[in-house]
Amino acid sequence: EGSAQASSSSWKKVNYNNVYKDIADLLEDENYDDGSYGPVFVRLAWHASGTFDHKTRTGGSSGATIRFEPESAHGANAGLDAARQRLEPLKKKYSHISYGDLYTLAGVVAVQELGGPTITWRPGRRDKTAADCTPDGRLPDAAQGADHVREIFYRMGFNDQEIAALVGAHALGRCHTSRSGFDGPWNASPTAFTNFFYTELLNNTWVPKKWNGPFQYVDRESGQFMMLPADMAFKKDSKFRVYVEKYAADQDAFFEDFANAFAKLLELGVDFPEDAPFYKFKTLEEVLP
Ligand code: DDH
Repeated sequence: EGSAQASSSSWKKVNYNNVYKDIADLLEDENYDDGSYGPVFVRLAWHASGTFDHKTRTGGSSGATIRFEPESAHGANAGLDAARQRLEPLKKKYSHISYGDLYTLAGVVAVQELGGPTITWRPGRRDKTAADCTPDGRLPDAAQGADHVREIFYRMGFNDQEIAALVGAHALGRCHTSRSGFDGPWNASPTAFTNFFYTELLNNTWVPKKWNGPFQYVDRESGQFMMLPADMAFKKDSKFRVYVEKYAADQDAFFEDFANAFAKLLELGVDFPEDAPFYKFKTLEEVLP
């Protein structure tokens, strides 16, 4: 993982439609997790971006400091090396792409190819060096509740509606004991982008998991699905819950609000070149005849 400081116009030399397609081709792998790198690509894009502090204008996806120690070794980023390694061949193939653009575009591709909304995306992030790594503690702690979640996301510049929409990404993927210490997927279709985070949260009875691991919840009926303490905050907190109920009842409303909030997340703190165009990529399925 190099540290090359690209010149200010190198982003123009990349065909992002081709990168989109190549990332999409990397998603499936029957030997990885639930068969897709999509969820961990979404998580990489989010953790690369979610370090932003709007007061100091530090952090965020521009710079892609998540690839350097100490940031790569922050507890919250455990396991994201799997996503970075999977994408590394594309950095070689498209030498002019920045890591910041590659990691955020991977999140866009994953959301779209797994059935989610179109995410508007722009290129032009410029990589920084290890000296620009953000301090530990900027990403949310899953063991905490609504006050903590608000503190973390307000620091990025989000409001309650946007926070509630973003956490719907937990329809995707799973917790790994080897990474976060928590265990299990949030629902039965972890490789499909749906509003199931909200429907599962509301419709199940969540009970403490009986185990030696960190405190978390499982659904009482099957014991197969999980919620983090920080997830349960969205059910318990009356202001968050308004949006949880809305998104559970209306997948279109969720898709629209998620698309806006996720696009905003990926742009936090980025100084885009004035002539950087907005892309709305077609999915592979839409492109194929
Ligand atoms: Fe998350 N998340 N996340 N998350 N997240 C985990 C997995 C995934 C929190 C904690 C965890 C967002 C918000 C929060 C995804 C996307 C997003 C895991 C498990 C923990 C813990 C990691 C592991 O063991 O592998 C907390 C806390 C919050 C919060 O407070 C709001 C947001 C905003 C997103 C987003 O993308 C917009 C995804 C996807 C995963 C599944 C990863 C995988 O490998 O599978």
